[in-house]
Amino acid sequence: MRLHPHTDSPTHPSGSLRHRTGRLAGTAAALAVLAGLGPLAGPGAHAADNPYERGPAPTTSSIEAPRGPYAVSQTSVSSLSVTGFGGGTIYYPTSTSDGTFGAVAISPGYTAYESSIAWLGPRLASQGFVVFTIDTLTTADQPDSRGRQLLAALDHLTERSSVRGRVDASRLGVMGHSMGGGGSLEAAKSRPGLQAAIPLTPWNLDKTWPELTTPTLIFGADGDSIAPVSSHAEPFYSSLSSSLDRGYLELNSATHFTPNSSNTTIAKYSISWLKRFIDNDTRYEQFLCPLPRPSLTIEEYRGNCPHGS
Ligand code: 856
Repeated sequence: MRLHPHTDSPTHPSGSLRHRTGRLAGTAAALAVLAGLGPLAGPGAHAADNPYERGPAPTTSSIEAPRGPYAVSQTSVSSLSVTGFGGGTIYYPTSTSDGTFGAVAISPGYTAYESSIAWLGPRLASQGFVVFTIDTLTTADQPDSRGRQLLAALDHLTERSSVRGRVDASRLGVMGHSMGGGGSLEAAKSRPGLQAAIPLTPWNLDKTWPELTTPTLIFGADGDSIAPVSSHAEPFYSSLSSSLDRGYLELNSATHFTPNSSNTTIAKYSISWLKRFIDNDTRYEQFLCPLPRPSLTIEEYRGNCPHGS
């Protein structure tokens, strides 16, 4: 619900990821030169600028499209073969020509299964991420448990899965729907090294998340009567540190279950957030900044632009 103009704090402290990214990229470039790798080393022509950049330069069309540039393969993970979560499906770019990829684990909500968030698997993986949509140990698990399960799934993905060699274990994120979205906040609180969190119409009894250091984009739905934005998504967003890279996107004409089907707005801004913060890819800042305006699909957007414009 729109109470104030969409803006957040215009300041952006020097500890922001933008500045850290600059130093990281500079260090990587210097190391590449020292190693004699030359300016074109690694995947893509701009690898010397950002070693984590994957795929072609994005356009509005390319991030709104049902599929991105990468062909996607998938592999099923049996619940009997893992501990700490309920198994799931890993979606990953088929190509091994572009080095490793960042990864994201995604939890469903209360009473729900992996199938309820499965559309995000190929949608995100085709943009250049390894995506693990999971089942929980029981469908009644609460957000704190879902948070632990998301982390167990990431550990399985990077340490034991058949695609572990394709994943960059230093560039990981979490997503989830409803109690799974509440779980993604719990996971980021427990593991500050996560690079991105995206709770989708999140539900949690804990309303305050000032400890988070992970860039977090929260999706709310204006018509949500199960996790009303006034008592869930909005206070979660407002409790995040104003110095954190944070966003709040309230979907227009949407319900608690909007994230359970293909949705261009969710995909477009999730891709942009994951690319910006897991891949350090500033080519996607154009979609996050200036802040998106209200539209037929966006009731409101709050956040701090990386550039403060
Ligand atoms: C898919 C979360 C009191 O809490 C609730 O009634 C409630 C209901 C559903 C969900 C949820 O995760 O829904 C998503 O089932 C809380």
